Amino acid sequence: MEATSQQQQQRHEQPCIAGLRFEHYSVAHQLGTQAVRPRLSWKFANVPAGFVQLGYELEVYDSTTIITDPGQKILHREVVESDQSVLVPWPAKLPDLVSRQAVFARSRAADAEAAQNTIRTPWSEPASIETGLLDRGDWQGQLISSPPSWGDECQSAAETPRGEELYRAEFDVVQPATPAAVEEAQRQIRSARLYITAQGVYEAEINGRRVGDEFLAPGWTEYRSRLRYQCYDVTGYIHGGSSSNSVGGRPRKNVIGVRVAEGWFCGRLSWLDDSIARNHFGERPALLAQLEVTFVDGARQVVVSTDSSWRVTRGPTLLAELYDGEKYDARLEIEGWSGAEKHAAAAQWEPVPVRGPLPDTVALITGEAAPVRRIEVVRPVQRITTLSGKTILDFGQNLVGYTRIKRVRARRGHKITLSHAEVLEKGELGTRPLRKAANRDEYTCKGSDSSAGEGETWEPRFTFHGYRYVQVEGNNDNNDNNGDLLSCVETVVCHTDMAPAGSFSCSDELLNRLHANVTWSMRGNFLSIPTDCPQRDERLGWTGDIAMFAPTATLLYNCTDMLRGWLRDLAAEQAKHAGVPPLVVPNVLTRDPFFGRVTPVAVWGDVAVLAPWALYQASGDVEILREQYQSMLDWVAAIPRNKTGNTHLWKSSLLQLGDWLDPSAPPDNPAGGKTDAILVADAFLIHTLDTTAEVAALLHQNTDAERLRREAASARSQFAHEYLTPAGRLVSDSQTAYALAIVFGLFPSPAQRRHACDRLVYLVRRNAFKIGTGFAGTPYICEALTLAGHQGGGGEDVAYALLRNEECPSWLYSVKMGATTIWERYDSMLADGSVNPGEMTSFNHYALGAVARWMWERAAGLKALEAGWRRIQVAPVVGGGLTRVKAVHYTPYGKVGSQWVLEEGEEDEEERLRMTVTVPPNATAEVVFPAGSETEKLVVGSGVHEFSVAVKVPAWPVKPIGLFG
Ligand code: RAM
Repeated sequence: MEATSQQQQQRHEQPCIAGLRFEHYSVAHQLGTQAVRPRLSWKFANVPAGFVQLGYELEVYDSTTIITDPGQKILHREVVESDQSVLVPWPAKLPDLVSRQAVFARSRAADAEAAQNTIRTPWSEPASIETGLLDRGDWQGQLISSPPSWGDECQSAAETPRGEELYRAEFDVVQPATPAAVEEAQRQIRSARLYITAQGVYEAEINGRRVGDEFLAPGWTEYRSRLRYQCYDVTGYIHGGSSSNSVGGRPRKNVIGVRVAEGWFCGRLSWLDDSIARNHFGERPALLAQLEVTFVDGARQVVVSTDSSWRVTRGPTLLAELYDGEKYDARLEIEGWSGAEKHAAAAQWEPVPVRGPLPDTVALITGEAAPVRRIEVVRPVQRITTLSGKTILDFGQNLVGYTRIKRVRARRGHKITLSHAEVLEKGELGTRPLRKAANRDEYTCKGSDSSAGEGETWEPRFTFHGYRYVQVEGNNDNNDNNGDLLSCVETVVCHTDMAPAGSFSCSDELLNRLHANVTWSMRGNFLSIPTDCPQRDERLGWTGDIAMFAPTATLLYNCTDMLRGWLRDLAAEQAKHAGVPPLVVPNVLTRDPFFGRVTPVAVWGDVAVLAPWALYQASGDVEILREQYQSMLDWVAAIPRNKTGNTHLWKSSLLQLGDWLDPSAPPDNPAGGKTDAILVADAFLIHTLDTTAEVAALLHQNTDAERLRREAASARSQFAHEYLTPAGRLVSDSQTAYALAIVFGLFPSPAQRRHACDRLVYLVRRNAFKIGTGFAGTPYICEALTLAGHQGGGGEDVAYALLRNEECPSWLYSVKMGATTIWERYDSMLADGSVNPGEMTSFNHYALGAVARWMWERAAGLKALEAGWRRIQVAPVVGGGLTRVKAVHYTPYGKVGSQWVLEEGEEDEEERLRMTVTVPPNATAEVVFPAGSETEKLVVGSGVHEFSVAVKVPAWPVKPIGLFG
C-alpha cells in the first residue's frame, strides 16, 4: 500500500483563522440575537497537515471601538490553553450581554507543535453580534390591528380571507436633549434599529424603501407560546433634520409603512372545512413595531406601534392566502404609501385601534433561526401548449417559491392568472394532488398608461407554491410580451436561508439525480418549519417526517438553528398535552374531529428524542440536548404502556401510523403496510429509550440514565418475547421489521441476529430488490443490509442493488419517471403517467429521501465518530457496480471529504482503489480500508491524504432470488 500525506494547497499562504462566528449562525455579523453568553467557533485555513490547536486568545470589544485600534474599550482578553475551536464558551469573567449590546470578538490560536515550530495565527477578522430586546420591559410597542368594523365587514363568516393591510406612521427625528440642534440631527444619529413582528406576515418599508430581505417574516412558530421578531439596521433609512433634506428649515417627515397579511397566524391551514380551517392562532392580523433612533450622545428616540399617528388602509393584495395564492389589483396601488409623498393622502387611512401589549404568555424571540429568503431565480425551460389549448411553462424542476411576471403590457383591468402544479396529467395541469389548495395567483393590470417603457412587473409577497408547471392565462390577450413568455416569467425559489453543508456525486447519474432530488425536497420543505409537503392543503410540521429525515437533513444543509427553534415549539406544544407532542407542530389540527385530541403515536412522537439527537450529532452542541432534555423525558414518560403482560411495551390498542406508506399499503390506507404497526412502535420505543439514556449519561443525569437503561433492557426482552422466534425470525417477516431490529440492536443472541440478517438479505433478493419500506423503515433498510453484510453474505451489495433498482417500487423508479424531487409514495406517478389515485400523493415529500444518508455514510463512507465531527470515520463500501464516489461535508471544523475511484489493477491485482480523504484542521480521521486490504485502518490528522490499495470487488450485479430459489 502506498500512502502519501499532502499539505493543504495554499502551503505558502499564512495560517489563519477563518469563519469566526457566534453560536450556530452562518454569518459572522449578527443583529438582534438572544444569547447572552454567545459561544464562538472558528475554523482554520492554510495550516500545515496535522494541525491541532494548543490554545487560543480571545478578545471582546465594545462595538463602538474600531478594531484596528485595540486597547480602546476592550471588554476582555483571555488566553486559554485548550484544543477547543468549536462552541468555545463566552469568557467566564464577562457579564451577560444586555439588551441592545453590540460587541466584536476576535481570536487567534497556536498549534500543538513543539515550541520552536509553533504556528500562531494572526488575529482573525472580527465577528460581531448585537443583542435584541431581551426583556419584555424593553418593549414599549403594543399590538395594533385594523378597526373591528373591518372584521365585521369582511368576516361575514369565519372563512372569508382578508386581504393585505397597510399600516403607516409619520414621525420626525428630533434629538430630544438638544432641540436647538435639530438641523444637525442627521449627523447626530448614530444608529437606528427597527424591532418588528406581526401576528401574521409582514413586509416593512421606511421612507419608501423596503427594510430587510426576509420572506414571510416573522416566520411560523407556535404563536400561542412564541413569536419571533426581527431586528433591522435602518440607520441609513432615516431622514434627520439636516439642512440638506429639511423642508423649509423644518425636519423632513419620516414614514414607516408595514404591509401585514394573514399568513400562518390566521390564514387557512390544514384540510379541514373552511369554517374551522382559519384563525388558528387569533381572529385577525396585528402588528408590533418599535423603531429606535440612537443619537451619538446615547439619547434615544423611540417610535412605537402604539403611537396615535398610526393609520391603516387596505392594500392592493386582495387575497393573500398561503394555500390559495394571491390576488393583486395593481389599480388599487397607493403610490407613496410608505413615503411622505402627498399621494398617500389620497387613500382612506383610518385610525388604528391599540389592542394592548402582547400577552406575557407569549415569549418574544429573536435571532433564533435564519430567516426565509428568496434564494434563487429559475427560468422556464419550455413552453407547452396543451391539447385543450392552455399555455403552460415548465421550469424543469419541482420547486417551492412563487412566480414573477415581468414586462407585462396590457389594458387597465386586464387579468393574468398563474396556476401552479407539480405534474402534468394527460398533458394538462395535474391539480388533483393539490386537494383544496388553489395555488393560483391573479394579477390585475394597472394599464398601459402606467406601463409604458418596461411594462408592469409583479410578484406575490405573502404566498408560496410547490410546483414545476405554471399555467398562464390572460397573458396572450393584448400583451406584448406574449411572444417572449419564457423570458418574462420566472420562479423565485424561497426557503430558510441555510448554508449548504455538502455535496455527493458518483459514477451513476441516476443516483446523482436521486441525491439532487433529496436536496430539492429538503429545500422545498424547509420553509420556516420542516414540513411534510409544500403544495397541497397541508404544508404542516408533521413530526414523523422530520424524525426520520433529520440526520439526512443535517448532512445536506446547516439546519441546526432552524430545527432547534422548531424543537422549542415542539416542547411548548408538549407542555400543553401532558408531554405528548401533537402530530403536527405548530398544532393546527386542534379542531380536527380525529386528530383534535392529541394522542401519543410512535415514530411521530419519537421526534422529541430523535431530532435533537440528530442535531447534537451534527453540531456537537450538548446544549441542544440540555435544552430538550425535559421534552425527551416527558415524551418517554407519556408513552402509554400495557397494563398487564408486556408492561414495558406500547399499549397495543392505540392508533399507530406504523410504517406509513410502505409500498404494499393500499392507496386509501397508508398505515396498512406489511409490518405490524405495534411492532414498529415498540422497536422505536427501545431506540428512543436507548437514545434518551445516552443523553442522560452525557448530561450526567446518572439516575435517569440508569432508569432508562433498565427500562430499555426490559422492553428489549419483552420485544423478543412478543415478536421474535428463538431462531431469529420476526413475526412481521418484512424488510422494515428486520431493518429496525438490526439497526436498533433488538436481538438477545448473536445467533438470532445472524439469522435475521440472512433473512433480510433473502427477503430483499427474493423481492427482486424492490423496496418494501415506508417512512419508518426507509432510513434504516440500507444500513441494516450493510450491517448484515459485515457478517458475510453480501449484504452491502444487496443494499446497493436496492438503491440502484429501477423497477417500481424503488427510489430510481421515480428518477426514471422524470422526478426532480422525492415523492411521497414510490409510485406517486404510475407507470402509465397517471397520478396515483391515493389521497396522499405529493411529489415533494422528503421522508423517503432519508436514504441519502446511506449514500454519504456508506457509499462515500463519511461518518462522525464523535458528535460534531472532531473525530471522523472514512470507511467507504466499495462495490455496487460504482466506479467512483465523492462526498464533501462542511462540518463545524471545516471540510471533510471522501473520494474513491476504482481503476484497473496493476499486474496480478484485480482492481485498484484510489482514495482521497480530506480532514479539516484540529480534527482526525480513522480511514478504514475494504476488507482484505493490507492495512485494515489508519488514523490521520488534518490535510488531504491519498491512498491506493489493491482490492477485490464483489461481482456485480447481484442476482435476485427467483421463484424457484
Ligand atoms: C400526511 C402527511 C405526512 C404524514 C402524515 C401522517 O398527511 O403528508 O407526511 O406524516 O400524513
